[in-house]
Amino acid sequence: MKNQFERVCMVGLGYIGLPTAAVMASRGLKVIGLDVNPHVVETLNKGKIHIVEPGLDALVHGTVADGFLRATVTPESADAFLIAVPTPFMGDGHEPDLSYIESSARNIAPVLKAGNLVILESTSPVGATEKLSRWLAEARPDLTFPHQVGEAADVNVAHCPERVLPGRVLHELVDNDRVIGGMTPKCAERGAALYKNFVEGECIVTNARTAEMAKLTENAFRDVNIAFANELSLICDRLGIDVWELIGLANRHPRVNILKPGPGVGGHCIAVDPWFIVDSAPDLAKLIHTARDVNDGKPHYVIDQVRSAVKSVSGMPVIACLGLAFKPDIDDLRESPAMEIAADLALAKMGRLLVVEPHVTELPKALVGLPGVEWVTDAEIAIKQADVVLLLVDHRVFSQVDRACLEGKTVIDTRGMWR
Ligand code: SAJ
Repeated sequence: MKNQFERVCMVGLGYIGLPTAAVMASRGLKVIGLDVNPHVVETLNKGKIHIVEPGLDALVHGTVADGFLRATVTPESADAFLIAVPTPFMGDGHEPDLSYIESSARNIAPVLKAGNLVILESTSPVGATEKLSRWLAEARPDLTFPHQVGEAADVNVAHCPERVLPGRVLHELVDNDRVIGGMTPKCAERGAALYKNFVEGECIVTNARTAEMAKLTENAFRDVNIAFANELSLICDRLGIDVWELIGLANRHPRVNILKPGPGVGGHCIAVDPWFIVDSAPDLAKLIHTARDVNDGKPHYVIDQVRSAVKSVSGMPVIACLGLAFKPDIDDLRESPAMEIAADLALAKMGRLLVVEPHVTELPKALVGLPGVEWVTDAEIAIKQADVVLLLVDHRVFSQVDRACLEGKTVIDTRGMWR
């Protein structure tokens, strides 16, 4: 049978859109990447990439060379449109900003045709897919949409949230199950038919609101569980108990599985998505809100630990600050608690701050020029000079540090790596 989706347009070529476009193209779909950034478009059309993700370089190079993937800044017609654009916060608050989704909708609306499928992949608050349908309808009064006429709509609209883990994106795009929430059952079924072109996991259909909430729930679940571990770490410090030993013991119970405490929760998903739930039901989402506060409070606690440690140092204290990424073995510094801690320690002028991050090549701009900050490329060199050693990220390379270097130092191991 002829595939109903021969030409697919991926709107937004970022951390999710670009790998998804490349995977679809590698499965024989003709994929057009649409992005507002001409640099991103030019880079892709040269077969190159502007983000770091294992295996993506080769996949993009191959699919562009074979003619299955290309990019443009000008919308073109297609059988299906997938939207993967950012959904940040509005201003300084926690209200979701859907303006990128709205502008994507208005951008593709002129090229829409009856029979098209539009899928929202961006992590979104409940109700965003309905809004997308309305924005499309406003721009194309000559077509019908599911919020107006249900199953009779000319254009189908669905939500299929991305759920891939940075660093494993190309595997997870294919292997993970996908939740496909249609504005009507037909919208969901058509969405599933599209994803089955490249997903080997199950494609499970539901309605759009449930799919939106499912994605937020997954990340809020993880945030709440990390908050539990972080709260335990504070309680254990006060009671003189090793939290890592405690969690190891409790996890021997067959139905207990506590996550790991750390210096806070970073990245652009787990520290963000739970707020979308809180924003939609502030009077009810008490636990989810508190978890956010617990996790956001952890960097301040770590800073206080360093403040106490430097008090016993005579002369100018030297602090080795190991790791800046938001999690191990990646170069991603966005929303990283380690970055926040390093910057705040510098601004508090606690001493010389020897910063080590093996996954980036130079001192990040946000730390350049801050008082006492020095870039050191080797962890052991920094440790040897330090009075206080602050381990912020459990990068594999730090596990190989010679423990003898740590003798006589005050060690603050926020990840429990050197126990
Ligand atoms: N963290 C801890 N303790 C833990 C686990 C994680 O402190 O036990 C911290 C990490 O250090 C990091 C943060 O949490 O700062 C988030 O890291 P992560 O590896 O848990 O998750 P992300 O943000 O890289 O990716 C998550 C994933 N969601 C879930 O695991 C439920 C991924 O599947 C989603 O696709 C992604 O969010 C997203 O895009 O929403």
